[in-house]
Amino acid sequence: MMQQRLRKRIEPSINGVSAGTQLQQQIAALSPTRRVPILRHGALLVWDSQAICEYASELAGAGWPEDREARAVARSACAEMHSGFEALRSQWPMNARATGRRTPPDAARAADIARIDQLWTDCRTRFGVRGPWLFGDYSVADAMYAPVVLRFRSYGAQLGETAAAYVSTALADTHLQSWIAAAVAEPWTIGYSEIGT
Ligand SMILES: N[C@@H](CCC(=O)N[C@@H](CS)C(=O)NCC(=O)O)C(=O)O
Repeated sequence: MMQQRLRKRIEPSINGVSAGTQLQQQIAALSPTRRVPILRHGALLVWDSQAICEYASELAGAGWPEDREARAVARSACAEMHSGFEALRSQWPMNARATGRRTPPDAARAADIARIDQLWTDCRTRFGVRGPWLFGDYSVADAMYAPVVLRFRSYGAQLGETAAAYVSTALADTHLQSWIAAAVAEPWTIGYSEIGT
């Protein structure tokens, strides 16, 4: 995955049951915004997911659809993810190794999920003819929505046929599988991300 290949990994060398405070201190030492992801590439620091994807795309000479219209929609989809879906992101924290979690229903979260279902279905229907990803070939949009795919896997989401098929595609990807395997192998737990029963 675009982010996965180039992003700096933060490896807390701790054994406690909750990595919260130490992890936040480690992040603060590396990131001026106290948030991740960050990318260090030589002397360069890039400190935002969308900027990292843009940088990786420039280095690779790939990552955005060739068609201008598709590219504009892909950029809109990425921007929507980057600045939106507050209810989904706050109520369902990304917890890559968690599965089968259930949380109380919430109207705002349901609206976010319905919008993502609509968006993915639209992208797949209009631009997905070349392959199984949102815009056919793998793109930055798939990298930006990978955390949403993982959330849907962890907490369960009712999706239409096209969006559900996209989740299956993304989860079958070897890079996302590696990400999940790395999460499963982590010995620590981040308490505030352990949501649901
Ligand atoms: N603008 C940032 C926001 C990233 C963000 O909110 N990261 C969260 C995790 S997904 C974070 O670092 N939270 C701090 C923490 O968990 O301590 C981006 O998309 O790169």
